[in-house]
Amino acid sequence: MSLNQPQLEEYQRQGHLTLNEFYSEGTIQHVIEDINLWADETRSQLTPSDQRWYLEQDVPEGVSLFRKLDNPIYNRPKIRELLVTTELLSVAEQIIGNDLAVFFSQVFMKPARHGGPKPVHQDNFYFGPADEDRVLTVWIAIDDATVENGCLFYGDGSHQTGVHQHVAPAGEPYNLMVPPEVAQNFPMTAAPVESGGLSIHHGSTFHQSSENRSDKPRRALAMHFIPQEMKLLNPGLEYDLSVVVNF
Ligand SMILES: O=C(O)CCC(=O)C(=O)O
Repeated sequence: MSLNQPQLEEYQRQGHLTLNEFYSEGTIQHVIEDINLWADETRSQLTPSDQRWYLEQDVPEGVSLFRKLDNPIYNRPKIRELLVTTELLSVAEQIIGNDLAVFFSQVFMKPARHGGPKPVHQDNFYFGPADEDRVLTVWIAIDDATVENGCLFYGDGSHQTGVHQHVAPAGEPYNLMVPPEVAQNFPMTAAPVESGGLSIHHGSTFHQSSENRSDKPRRALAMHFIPQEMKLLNPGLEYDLSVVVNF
């Protein structure tokens, strides 16, 4: 699979691109099974501080729902095998070059009714890469991602404005955001994706997702690709580079 010229131009112009029908229904079903198994294995091992990081906080008493799980590409060989295909790698290589690594990956659970919002941010502020143009996030829709259940929204063209200083609400270091007076210069447009499709974005593209008040989950798996030799110079959070997976 390779991107055609109009797709490459769209990515360069807007800073993101949607590719529907990338994985089969069967593949996605296997991924869901492994995520469920992983969540069950992990739940009982969470420390109180892990619980604040990994679980949704705005839930009724006695309810425990994962907000996210970190590093599926390192931690779950089955998910790695199912999703990091030669087709996926060739798309990523077309955009940021050969000899790639997934240095961080995440499952965003955004559960039905209780999924929290993610404010406008740039991945490159979190990652602090030496070359901002060679960070590619591949976001895989596990469920259909719609406006109702919290699909991504992007600021078209915002990747061309460099990396902006971010701020974080008190107690929410994982919710770094572009200050509202900067974000307002880029109206956000919805990027719905069908289950099995991809939304790929440049590391500097403004993006956000809304809360999920619908009765459907909006699970997604994001992989952050960089060239193997590239350094993260000033990341906004700490990344455990012992879990980097080279391809
Ligand atoms: O899935 C979400 O709601 C946020 C995703 C995101 O910020 C990312 O993939 O970089």
